[in-house]
Amino acid sequence: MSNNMVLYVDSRFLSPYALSVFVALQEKELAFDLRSLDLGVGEHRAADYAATSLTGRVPTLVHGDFSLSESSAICEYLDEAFPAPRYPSLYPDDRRQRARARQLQAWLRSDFMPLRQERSTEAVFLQPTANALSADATAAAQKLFFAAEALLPDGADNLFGAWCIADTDLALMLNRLVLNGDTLVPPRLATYARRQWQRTSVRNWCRLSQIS
Ligand SMILES: N[C@@H](CCC(=O)N[C@@H](CS)C(=O)NCC(=O)O)C(=O)O
Repeated sequence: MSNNMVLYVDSRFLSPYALSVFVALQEKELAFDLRSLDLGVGEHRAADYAATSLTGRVPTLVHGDFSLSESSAICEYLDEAFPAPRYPSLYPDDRRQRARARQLQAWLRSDFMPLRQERSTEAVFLQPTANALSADATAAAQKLFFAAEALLPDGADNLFGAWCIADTDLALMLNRLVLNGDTLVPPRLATYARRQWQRTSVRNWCRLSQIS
């Protein structure tokens, strides 16, 4: 049973956005078919995928006769289409916390370019890099730590009590450094990011990137 759902991801399983939707579907306990596209040879530029995705990017979710790209839009769609209490929530119940989670998702997708460039997801999922961080990437990291320290309660496993999808997105950004062995991450943020990486949904994605 696939719920009539297909998720398109990159064939190397390195896309942080594809990871987010994969985790969302698994946390919702929804069955889905996974199809991978080789971005290296331009499979995402094929006409049929362009028509399906509209953006020519991964991830794209196909649900019956509806298709949607942009990872955070997909997560919000899934939370509405498969609501609690029947399905586990992807976002906090509280309106302001939900808004904060969306803020974080939007920010993590639109900022931190030097960090993303110098600590690619290969450093997270495959192997670390020995290259030193530039001043720009260090400044981006400090900005990230400032917000994460402000948002994460002391000793908490998650940002808002129960896990939400923004925890996975934040942990991914922190793990660009933590799993690379960079020591500038404040210890409690490093502990949080490592704990988030123990979730079964995340482990399942990591396995895919390691065997691809
Ligand atoms: N904002 C988008 C970003 C998606 C994205 O950049 N996907 C990359 C892979 S990580 C991609 O499809 N790149 C191919 C391209 O843009 O041509 C999201 O959150 O889904």
